Amino acid sequence: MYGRDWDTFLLPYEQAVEELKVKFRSLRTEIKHTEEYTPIEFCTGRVKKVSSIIEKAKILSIPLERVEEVPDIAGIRIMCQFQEDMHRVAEHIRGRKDMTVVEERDYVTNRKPSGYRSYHFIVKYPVQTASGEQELLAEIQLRTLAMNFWATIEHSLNYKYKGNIPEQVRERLVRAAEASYRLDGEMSAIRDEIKAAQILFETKSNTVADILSMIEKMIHNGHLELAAEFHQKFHEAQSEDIQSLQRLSEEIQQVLQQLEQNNFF
Ligand code: 0O2
Ligand code: 0O2
Repeated sequence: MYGRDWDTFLLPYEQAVEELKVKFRSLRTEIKHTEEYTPIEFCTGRVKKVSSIIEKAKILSIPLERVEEVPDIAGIRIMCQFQEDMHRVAEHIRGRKDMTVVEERDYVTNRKPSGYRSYHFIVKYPVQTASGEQELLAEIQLRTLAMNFWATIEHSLNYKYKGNIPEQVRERLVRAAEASYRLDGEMSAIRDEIKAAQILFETKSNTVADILSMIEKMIHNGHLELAAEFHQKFHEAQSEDIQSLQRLSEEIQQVLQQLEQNNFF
């Protein structure tokens, strides 16, 4: 592979990166529009530099005649707020019809010794070129914002020290990776708490709405004393936990059923 051939060789890879960026950014917009919350925070992409491709081919013992076997010449990076979002995006990637997953690497469960965490997919992606369809390999990395923060800094330090990061700095990076791991755990716990609070709030407001509509039914059918009694009970239960409200709701429902059976409505 001579120098002047690289531009032509890389053209379909540039196309793949552009297409994949558009696709994942559109997916973000679509989910945000329908759900008001998106598992994708942002998405970036790049074509590897020629010098890095040659270096990587050497490391992987791939001769330059078969350089297309280097799996990450085209690379896409998808950042998520929470680890749970990564699972959702991963499932989405596995189900897509415009690419085929050929490999998955879970550096989230199995952190690298450096402290690196990320979930990698290698996919086969077809691009339509002037000379027909060309299927090429692309790497998709999934990260949380915390994972990305750590990896970006570590990558730039590796660049600065040309792979020979001083031992003391390396140890600190491992500690920083542990802090980033704990941060993801804390954020997930907060997310779960917010979700639980939202569910509780919804259950409570539904139960309150049910109780009030049943009391209204009693008033409407002339059972004023019963309605006043349950209204008082409702006021008392409101300051207690959700179970008290749910018990009251069941009690009123039973009384209403009895009234209906005895043709009092
Ligand atoms: P916006 O509205 O700024 O978010 P291009 O296709 O030209 O947009 P380019 O120049 O090839 O993209 O760059 P790349 O590396 O693919 O992606 C850059 C995108 O990632 C930009 O989004 C940045 O805003 C976004 N980005 C990079 N780092 C961060 C970060 O730390 N936080 C956030 N929230 N976004 C980041 P856009 O497309 O310009 O849109
Ligand atoms: P660039 O500049 O990002 O393109 P291995 O698991 O060791 O057998 P390899 O090749 O190290 O194999 O891992 P893999 O799964 O192919 O992932 C390669 C890419 O993941 C790297 O690309 C990085 O982007 C990222 N990565 C892997 N390990 C680390 C790490 O310790 N720190 C950081 N910051 N990123 C990492 P490139 O080709 O290294 O470079």
